[in-house]
Amino acid sequence: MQKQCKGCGAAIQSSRPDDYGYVPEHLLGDEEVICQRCFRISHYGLDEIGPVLAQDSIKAIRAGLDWADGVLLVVDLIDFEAGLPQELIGLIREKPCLVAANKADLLPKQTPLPEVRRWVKERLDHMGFRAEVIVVSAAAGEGFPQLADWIQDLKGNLLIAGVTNVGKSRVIARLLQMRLGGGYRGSQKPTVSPYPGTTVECSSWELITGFRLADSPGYVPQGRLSDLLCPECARELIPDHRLSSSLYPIEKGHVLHIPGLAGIECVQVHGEGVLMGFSGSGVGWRKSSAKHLDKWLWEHERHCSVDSWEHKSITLQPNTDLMIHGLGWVSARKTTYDLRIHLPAGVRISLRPNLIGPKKFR
Ligand SMILES: Nc1nc2c(ncn2[C@@H]2O[C@H](COP(=O)(O)OP(=O)(O)OP(=O)(O)O)[C@@H](O)[C@H]2O)c(=O)[nH]1
Ligand SMILES: [Mg+2]
Ligand SMILES: [Zn+2]
Ligand SMILES: [Zn+2]
Repeated sequence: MQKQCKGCGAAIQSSRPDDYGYVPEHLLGDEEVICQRCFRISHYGLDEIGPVLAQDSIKAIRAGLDWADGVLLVVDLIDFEAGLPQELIGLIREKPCLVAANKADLLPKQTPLPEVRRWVKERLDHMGFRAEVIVVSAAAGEGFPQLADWIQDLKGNLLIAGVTNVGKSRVIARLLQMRLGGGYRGSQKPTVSPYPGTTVECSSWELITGFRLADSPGYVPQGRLSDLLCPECARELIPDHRLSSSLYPIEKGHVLHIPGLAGIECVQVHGEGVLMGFSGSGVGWRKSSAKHLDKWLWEHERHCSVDSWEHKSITLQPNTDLMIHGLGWVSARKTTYDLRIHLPAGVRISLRPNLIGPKKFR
């Protein structure tokens, strides 16, 4: 069988230094290797080759599913809806599936995780996708004992799948570190990086008890704002801080905005209430007046600029969130808002019951 990089799954080759899987010939031996790209990502935080292409990743995911007895679907709690593309769900729903709602360490400290789990379960039920759910943090270890129990009960080949950058490789790295299934005999771990599209092929680890865990390239989702920017600007939008929120009394004629990325204009308020802006990344929401909206959208100091904006009108009910894929969300409290949303063309939005704060369950 063709040798693979243990970090990203790419087939090892020694002829094209600018391509995936390159290892200089004199470094090839019998032991496990990692490619030059993985080495540079891990040591210098640099990816000179770039992300996996959507058509290659879907091909690899399909092949991984043919091999797998079960699937662990990893989703990012801070960018939840972007993690559930219909095509991906359609592919994995035939297999026994567990959903790991990852990055729980980024939720506000006092967030009750059983409530988050119920929220995730209800959102999946609403989409007609029945799966068990565990809330986890690959960074802090939350939920991993339960995850390990589920995997061990499966007693078969497990594929870890999900969209790019949700933490699939970091989940595997933690499972290997826990010595799941007696551990494995090698020493190389999957490459983890803040850039989406790091893993390029499926690659598996054989555990001492005989079954295998496989990492897979991320499904490349449509409509995530972070994916429209260059890697450096995208990095600023990718959730990596504990979620912060700001509360704004908003009236007709006010806007909440993130300069150069999003504007939410209040067209009408139906009572007294507030909007809350949530973000788990290096950018945050600000309040201004609608008359300055154009200035905020067009005149900013961001490196990447948006050349085409889309405008949508929505009504946001109390205790619901307007989620902007790949950016963050705004939540209405106490009253209903009629809003006009200004976003870079192609960015998707979702409306949902609020993730943070008091909830009504059916
Ligand atoms: N705070 C936090 N960050 C996490 C967690 N899990 C993963 N990350 C971070 O999320 C980013 C992506 O992690 P990866 O494991 O490379 O994600 P992936 O799903 O394998 O991504 P691709 O290979 O690009 O599809 C990295 O910066 C990780 O450190 C978590 O539980 N908490
Ligand atoms: Mg990965
Ligand atoms: Zn590699
Ligand atoms: Zn940029």
